[in-house]
Amino acid sequence: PTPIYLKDYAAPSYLVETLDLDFDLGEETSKCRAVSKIVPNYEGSPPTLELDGDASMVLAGISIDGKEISADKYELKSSGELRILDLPAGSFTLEIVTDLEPQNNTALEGLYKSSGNFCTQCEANGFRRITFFQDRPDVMAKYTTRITADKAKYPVLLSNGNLMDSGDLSDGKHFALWEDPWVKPCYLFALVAGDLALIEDSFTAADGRDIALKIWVEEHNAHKADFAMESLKASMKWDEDVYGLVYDLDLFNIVAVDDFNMGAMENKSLNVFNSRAVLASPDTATDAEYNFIERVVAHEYFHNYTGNRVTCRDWFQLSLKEGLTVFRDQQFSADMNSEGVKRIADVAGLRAGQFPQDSGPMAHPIRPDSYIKMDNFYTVTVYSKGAEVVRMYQTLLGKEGFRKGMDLYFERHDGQAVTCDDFLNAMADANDTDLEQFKLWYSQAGTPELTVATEYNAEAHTFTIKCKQSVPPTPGQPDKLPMLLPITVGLLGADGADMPATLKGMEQPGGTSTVLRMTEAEQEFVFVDVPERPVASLLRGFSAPVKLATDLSQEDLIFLLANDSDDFNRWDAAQTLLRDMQLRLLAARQAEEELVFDSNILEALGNVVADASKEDADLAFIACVLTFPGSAVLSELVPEVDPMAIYDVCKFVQTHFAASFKDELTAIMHANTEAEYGTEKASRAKRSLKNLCLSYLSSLEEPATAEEALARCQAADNMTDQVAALSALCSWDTPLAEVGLNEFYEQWSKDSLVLIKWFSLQAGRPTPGNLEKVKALLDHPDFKITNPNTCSALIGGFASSTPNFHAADGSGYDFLAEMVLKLDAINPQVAARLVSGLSRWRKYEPVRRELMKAQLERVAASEGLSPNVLEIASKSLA
Ligand code: DPP
Ligand code: ZN
Repeated sequence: PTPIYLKDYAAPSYLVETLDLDFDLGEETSKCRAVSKIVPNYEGSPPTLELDGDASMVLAGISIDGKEISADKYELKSSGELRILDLPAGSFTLEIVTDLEPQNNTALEGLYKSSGNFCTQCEANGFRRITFFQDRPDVMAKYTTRITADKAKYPVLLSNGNLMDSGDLSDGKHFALWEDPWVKPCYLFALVAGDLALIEDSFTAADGRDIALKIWVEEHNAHKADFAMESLKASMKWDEDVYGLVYDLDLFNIVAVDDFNMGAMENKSLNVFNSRAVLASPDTATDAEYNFIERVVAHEYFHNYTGNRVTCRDWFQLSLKEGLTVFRDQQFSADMNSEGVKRIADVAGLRAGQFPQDSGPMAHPIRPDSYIKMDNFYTVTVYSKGAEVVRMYQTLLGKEGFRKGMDLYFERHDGQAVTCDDFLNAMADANDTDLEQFKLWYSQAGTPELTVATEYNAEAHTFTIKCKQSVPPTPGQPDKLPMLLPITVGLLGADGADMPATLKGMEQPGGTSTVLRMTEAEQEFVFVDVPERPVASLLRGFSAPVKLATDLSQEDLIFLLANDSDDFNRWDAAQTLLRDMQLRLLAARQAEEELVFDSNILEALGNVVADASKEDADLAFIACVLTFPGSAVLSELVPEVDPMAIYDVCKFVQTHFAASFKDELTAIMHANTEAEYGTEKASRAKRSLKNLCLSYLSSLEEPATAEEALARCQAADNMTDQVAALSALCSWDTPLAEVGLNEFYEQWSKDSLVLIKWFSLQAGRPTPGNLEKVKALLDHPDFKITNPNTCSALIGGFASSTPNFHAADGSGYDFLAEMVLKLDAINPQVAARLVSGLSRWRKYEPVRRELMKAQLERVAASEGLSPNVLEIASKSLA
């Protein structure tokens, strides 16, 4: 397969004004008749028309201006593309008929069936599996969709926009005609036909219109849609309040489907969701899943402006809509819950997920330069680092300045397909500022490294911060330029309070936090009027996505942990203390020395533990501080990963902490065990801390804890507690784990979403011989290899478990490769995601390195591999 390059972008030679789709859905064959009005976008004589297509569909008819065209007037390539030669000058009408077999479509792209219902997924390139079309986001058209289907089997017929007509036909069929008044690219097209229950509500928009809100789910899930509905209304209100964005149709639909490659999809007015991102009830969904649903519902809704009304010119610009929309959903979740805890969770996720990608063979800028399969670029880099880049605009320009930039962006580009540069220019122009250097965030891959040294001058009352930055080389990018970094700094006095942070040259005294604008490779910033030696709180709120190294002493960090007014930095002080200690312990383990927990750090953590019993304690925050850095974060910090060494060190830190505070953790666990489940923030915080205590206590592997965990699992009145207790049980080799797992299965065997958790808990067990259990679960009647959720739970879950996946005999890697090959024939997107589990082979110690590499080579050498898997495997080996 040949890569596609950003530098080769050319505007389309033809545009499409209208596209009228007519689907006749059947059990064996479904027909799609697509009539488009095509207008020239070229100069001179008409070029050929190149339409994307796919080998999975049959071309059943093609005509221009009502006349069937002869076979010598077009070429159908084996790869699926259709080239039409000899076209009339000016506009014309093109009609194409395709025959589809959605019931056999296991790739879940284009038109397919899930639980017997028809649905679609077109982003990024699924529309070309429905009809031959210029499948690119800069071709925007007005759509109508007519759907005909059996009325008894598929009583609900949905598409984008407004329902214009519907009625009964002969042979037990019926039809619906939908019209979308907004222009859109084909990736936002959607169709659903099925037997679905409706949950209805409404929202009164800021302009007074009543908007009908409809969530469609399978009948047996009808009681699980309330929270998604509340989240939708909250998102609509929030977008009006914060960005002045008012919904632009009178109907908004969400449909839940079980088999879905992504979390959800923002099709215009017809969002299609993976059911795990919509369905929740307290007894079946955890607090984390509630947060996930709230976030995804908001994310897809926010796309209506950032993505749909203003879309991407080409797929290289994906972060234009995804980075921005993730940033918006992060802001929303922060406003709905707690800002500090939200920021901590996002940064923890970035460090554990995106930093490793940015330092490995798949490293790419948030705006990639090339791709083979676009599906492989829906990455943590494009999404999460992309969101960090958007956040930096806000940090540099201030909240008001950012909003001005957003307003100008919509004013200029509503209804257009644009680029990341257009967004940057709107931000710069609205604020009358130069952001030229900021463009590097879009083109340079790799996590910048920022080193800071500080110096206090007691006579001059100045405090100097000396910064150095560099960006490491990444594939295809050996040399990098210095980036524009916003560094938010606070200065703490001996009493722990913020002193004014006034930069030399500032006209007014600074506030408690000041944003430094670093532009050079090396740069000094001088704070004036600093009456005493401060402790610097650097990179507050994680103001730039960098790896920070400072000269702060252990004492300084402990001081920050106790006093910083910035929640994020309080947490990060603890993370830094722990990471540094874990690295020292790793070295000690390698030198075969005894492992010793640093007593100063233990004391500081003891203070945090003690905080939990105070009257106004922020329990959710305490739970964050007491969640120590894990192996993904540590692996980033060592030159060569010995996974068992890291595992042992993490385990030592965990068990030593647990043993040191066993009584306190037990007391906190009991004190925060509520008689009844509550949904409010305080109850959720109690659950998070209580369940964290249970996991620490379990690390001591005592029989009494196993009994306690099993009892909690049995008595739980909500899924958060039940899964936490079962997970605690599963964390070691206690016979009660099997008891808990069996009981859990008996209780939930009818709920496929809950069973995903059951698969995932078993997949990740560190117990000896777990691979055989995982293999046996592949034959379990509830494991469906065609369902992306169960695959990622069982196979993906296994591939992120340390002792078993990284078994020294290579059996874990062998299993993963085998599953990748098996899945590739079913669903290449899912297979490609799994194969990335081997991507970072070079980072491992020699034995595992060779074993992983051999499995990657085995995959790469397989016949008939999808381009999706081939791209990841070959780039990993390169
Ligand atoms: N549905 C995916 C998302 O919203 C891709 N657009 O991020
Ligand atoms: Zn998105």
